[in-house]
Amino acid sequence: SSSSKTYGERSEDPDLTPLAQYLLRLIHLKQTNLCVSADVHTTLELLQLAEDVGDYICVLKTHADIIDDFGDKTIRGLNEVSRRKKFLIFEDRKFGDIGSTLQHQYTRGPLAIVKWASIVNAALFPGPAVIPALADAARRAILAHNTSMAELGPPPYFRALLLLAQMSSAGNLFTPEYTQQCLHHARQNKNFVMGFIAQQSLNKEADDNFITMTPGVQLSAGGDSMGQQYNTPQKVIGEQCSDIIIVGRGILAARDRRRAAHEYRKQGWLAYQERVRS
Ligand code: 5IU
Repeated sequence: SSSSKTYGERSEDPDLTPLAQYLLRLIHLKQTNLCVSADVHTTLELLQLAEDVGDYICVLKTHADIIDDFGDKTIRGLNEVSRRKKFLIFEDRKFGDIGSTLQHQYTRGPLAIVKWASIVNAALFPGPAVIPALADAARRAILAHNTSMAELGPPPYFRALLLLAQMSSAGNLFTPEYTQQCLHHARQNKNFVMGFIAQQSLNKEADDNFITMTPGVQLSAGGDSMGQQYNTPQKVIGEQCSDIIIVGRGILAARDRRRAAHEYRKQGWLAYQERVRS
């Protein structure tokens, strides 16, 4: 199963989307399964954070709608630093509307997410049509705006989706049945769904090779005053067999963010090495 394979081995699966293949290879080469959650409020802070932690991460997760001055400068800066330091951008938009509306939300407005974020996420509660709706919008946007991406070939596209299969917060209403439906629809849409936001790997069948990203991670278990619940990198990667830890305040609130990122990267990587070795 996927939990005993290395990121490098998993990247060779011909069924993966090009983006999933790229991400697994990147994790393997850069030796980091850390995603930093960039929950900051200005372009300057966002770019400074990317500069500080960029060498230690495989993905930078953004909330563009909490950046007071989000605009072209933000996008150009993010593109430049992500290319130079080699990490992907994941906009944690949590799409949750009907297909037609989320095509507009994905491609238009001041955020125009499809133009700069290679990964987005969506909840499945509006029904499975959210997947082809986003896939179609991504394909059209890429053809229209960026021929170099279109040159990567026909579908699968160089944009991908994570389904919101589970949440970290206390009392959340995500049921096991809902989570299973996410797995089912991911299997049906492997050309666009690269994996899940979940608290554990959902891979079950021998050929399941979905990437799991897990928020709610700090160096010691606990929580905050608003329902967030934390597990350690060891628990999330080692025991729950997730692939990527998502860390916000564990790094953002540290006096030295670079050093904190270095530490989370080390813990996440050790947990992974122990898991695939045993
Ligand atoms: N996030 C969660 N839990 C979830 C999902 C997303 O915490 O289940 I889906 C987001 C919220 C925040 C980040 O942007 O991940 C976690 O930040 P902290 O590490 O600061 O708690």
